[in-house]
Amino acid sequence: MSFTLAEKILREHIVKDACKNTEIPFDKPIKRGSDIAIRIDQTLTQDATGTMAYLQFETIGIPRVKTELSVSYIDHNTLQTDYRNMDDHRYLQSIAAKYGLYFSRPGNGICHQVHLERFGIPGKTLLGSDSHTPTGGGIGMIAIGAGGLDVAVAMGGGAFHLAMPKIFGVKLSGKLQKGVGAKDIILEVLRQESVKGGVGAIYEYFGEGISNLTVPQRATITNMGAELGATCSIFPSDETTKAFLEAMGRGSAWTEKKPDENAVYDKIIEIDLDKLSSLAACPHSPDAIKTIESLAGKKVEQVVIGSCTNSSLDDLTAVAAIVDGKHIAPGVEAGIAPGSRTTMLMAEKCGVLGKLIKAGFRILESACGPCIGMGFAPNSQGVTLRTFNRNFKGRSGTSDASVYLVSPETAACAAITGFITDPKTIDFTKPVKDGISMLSGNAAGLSCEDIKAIASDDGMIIPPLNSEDAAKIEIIRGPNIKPCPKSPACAPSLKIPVLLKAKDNVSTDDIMPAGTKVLPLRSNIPEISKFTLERLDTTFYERAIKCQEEQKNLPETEKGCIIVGGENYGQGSSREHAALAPMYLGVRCVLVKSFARIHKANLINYGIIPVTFKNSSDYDLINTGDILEIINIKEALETGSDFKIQVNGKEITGENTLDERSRKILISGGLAVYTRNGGQ
Ligand code: MIC
Ligand code: SF4
Repeated sequence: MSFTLAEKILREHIVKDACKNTEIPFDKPIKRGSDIAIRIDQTLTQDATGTMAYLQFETIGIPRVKTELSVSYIDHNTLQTDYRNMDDHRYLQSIAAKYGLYFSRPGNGICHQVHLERFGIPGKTLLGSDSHTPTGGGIGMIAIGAGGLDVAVAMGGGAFHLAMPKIFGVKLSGKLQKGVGAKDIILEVLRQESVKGGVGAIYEYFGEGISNLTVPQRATITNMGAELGATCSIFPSDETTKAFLEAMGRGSAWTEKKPDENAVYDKIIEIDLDKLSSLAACPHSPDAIKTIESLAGKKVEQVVIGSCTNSSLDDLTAVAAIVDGKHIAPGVEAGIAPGSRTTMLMAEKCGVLGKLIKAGFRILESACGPCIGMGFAPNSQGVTLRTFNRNFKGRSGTSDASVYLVSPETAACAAITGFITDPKTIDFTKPVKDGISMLSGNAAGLSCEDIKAIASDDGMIIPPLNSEDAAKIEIIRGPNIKPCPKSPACAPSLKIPVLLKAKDNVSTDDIMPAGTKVLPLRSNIPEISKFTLERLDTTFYERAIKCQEEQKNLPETEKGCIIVGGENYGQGSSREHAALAPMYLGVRCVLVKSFARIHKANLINYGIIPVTFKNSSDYDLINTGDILEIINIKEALETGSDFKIQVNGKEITGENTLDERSRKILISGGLAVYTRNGGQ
């Protein structure tokens, strides 16, 4: 039997005991959608999700992480306007020392970029408490984003459960033309597939076109596969991967990983790179794709190069080639945030950084920064071109700004002209000499020795302590770190009000915004809950508190509230605060047309019941303020039957899409209790 690469790696990691009820046939593909459990080799966390993940990990009560490697990164909350973010950094550093993790210090770079450079290994599994963890697919890993609690369980040696994804093939042919970047490939996939096209699927890239793509280019594509809603994306590990790992001083981590010949995909998308043109995701969705040609001439006020999608040396070099000897247009402010300290040092060594500074780029630190609204917000009603992956309304920090997601090449052209400009109309020399990564060659002007010397300097990564020294470490807990609230017990039935009715594609940024004001509260659920759903309804928090007060003396079955939503509810980030804060405010059930994968898992983990409309037209029968009665919660969770719901005198059906384990977790009152009680 021939298998795809993704299925091969998943099969190698199946934990048989944890998926007893699932058939894993040796001669045919695993049934799509069936519950599988996989062993996790590596984990990563970042500081904005990490504090909650480690607070949960501490309650599991094991002395040391059980993975092959776990890394705690500081990259999100680096704008320190008071004590709170640094308090969190110190907590995380002490946790890493105590429990056997690597600690990547602030300034070392964005978790996904650093992990690719320093730790990723082809064929391994990686689970990260960040939705862009699939970046690791650029070197042939099965790298999946998840909520912090799932990552805590994996660090404790538990398997990761997921529905066996469909595997979609993306066949690339030809070669990118001058001025067209890897970003344009993933924007083209988003154009074809939409932000919900990848839910329940893995995208596997193949075809002769991939040999022309460097590892950082591949990582741009697998990174932004998150915006498809996909479980992850993957490229084979080939000679290009080998060259990249060798350049990083990690050649021994390489093995070849490829699909079997004649592997069968659940569907195939074909992209001819010769014909691809420059694209942009227009406000306010990563799948609102238009050609740059059609947008050309639009005035631009801000340009930012960076984020985990496009901040490699390849990207910086492409920008430098375009802006070399020129100046940023007078009407534009431009910034650049190199993805890692390694990238920054290499850019400095080969002169790329100097060219950018000369052109007028403001050099931002190696961190997430403007991508998550941590500084560099655009002007009011501003047009900003960013090489990032998300452009949800308000995420930049300016609610009426228009954010266009573009390639570094397109961003660079706008920076010097002041208008959206098609790179093919600009005169510059394309820096890539051949198909092999610039990092292993010298197109950026670096010798292999230079690159190796810079890359292998892990001075900003603190390695794990031995068990004896680790045991002596005291955990540092500043006043900003508050315990994680407990999930409610499961009620047999519920008769509670609909507190909010939302539309399609509600993102976790809508449910729990980020940015300078809110991010420092990530370790303090009571405080952060005040911002719940404020982008959709500024009265939500007050109404939720009022509802809790009014229900104080009612029986448990009449306490709480419901959120109703449309398609793809909870798209975007892995932040479990988008489940935790609503849970804290009394949300007991979310009833929608469809869910995004990670958010649905987070709801289950925190004891909120995710239900989908059997008939999506029933959505129209419900309004904010209606009382909804779910008659058979206990029975539905025990047997898997559908949910019987009464509203406005009508009976509607809520589809029970929960696998057996998820139902058990909900009956237990959340994953933490389920795990403590010995559940797998
Ligand atoms: C994001 O890009 O939205 C984030 C911030 O990296 C999130 C994680 C978080 O909210 O902390 C993600 O992508 O998962
Ligand atoms: Fe950081 Fe932005 Fe990447 Fe999220 S998408 S990890 S905020 S750079």
